[in-house]
Amino acid sequence: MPAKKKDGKKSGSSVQPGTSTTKDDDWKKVNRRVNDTARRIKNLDIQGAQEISVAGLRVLREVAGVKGFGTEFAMAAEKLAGARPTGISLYNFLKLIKEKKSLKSVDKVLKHIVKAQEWMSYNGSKLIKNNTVIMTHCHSSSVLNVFRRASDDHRVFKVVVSETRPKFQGMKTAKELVGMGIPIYYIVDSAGPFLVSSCDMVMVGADAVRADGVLNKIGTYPIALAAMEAGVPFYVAATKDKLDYDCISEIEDRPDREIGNPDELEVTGGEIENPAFDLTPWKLITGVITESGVLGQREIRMLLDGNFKI
Ligand code: RUB
Repeated sequence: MPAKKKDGKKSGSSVQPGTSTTKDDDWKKVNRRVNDTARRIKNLDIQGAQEISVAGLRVLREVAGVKGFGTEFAMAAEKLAGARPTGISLYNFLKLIKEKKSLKSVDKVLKHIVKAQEWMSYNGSKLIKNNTVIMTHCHSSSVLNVFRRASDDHRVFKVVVSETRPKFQGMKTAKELVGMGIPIYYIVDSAGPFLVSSCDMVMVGADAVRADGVLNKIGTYPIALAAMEAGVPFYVAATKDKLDYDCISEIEDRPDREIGNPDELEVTGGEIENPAFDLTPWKLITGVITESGVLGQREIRMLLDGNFKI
């Protein structure tokens, strides 16, 4: 029990080495949350570039609240942004926050995410006509927001959802769409390129929008190739925070055990490759649906020459 000074306040000097102060306790709790969030991002409990950004920013706001924007903030930011290296949004947002170093700037970014999604959804929903069939791949909250908006606007359409091996994020998409009352067909990934010719449009999300194309979940590229062959428009729903201004995005290599048992293969001398994303080149992309409208390669290249702003 710390001794009391004459004025009744506890004396700081009486805290014994090893005794936790309230601030230490707060930090331990927040630090645990940083580690827990990074772990959940890594194992895909939290997935999709946007959900990763929001979860990361929320916990980093707590870090800043206890420790400010110094070393601890930088280390936590690196841990969270590095948990999934392909997604660019969190990196872009952190760059802005590190310049301003204020809780206000974190709140501004969190508000911006909501507004940008609203405008992007509005712009995307205008592309969806009644009685169309749209193919999507993986789980993108941006694509789901577009579908939600179109459905709220009483547009009637169906969505073909590919399962998205090896972690089956397509099932998450399918369940959310069914929950919104939007009819779906659930297919295996290998059926995607075959069935795309019977769709009116493809709409997928993005982890990074770059000068050479768009990075999204592995399996996006073959759908885009088949869409081009069949003359089906291929759209990417992605707010401008996905733009890779600093050319830092890389394709994440996921653990072998997500696909199979490496020990079983080892005896045969085989190895497992598990790239999580692929690159769809611009020649296969009809447009990127952003908060500022549907943009083509030229407009994206012009934006990439500048810096990310909100
Ligand atoms: C998710 C994925 C999503 C993008 C965009 O991959 O590829 O299409 O991240 O999502 P994973 P959002 O499941 O490996 O994270 O639109 O939500 O940012």
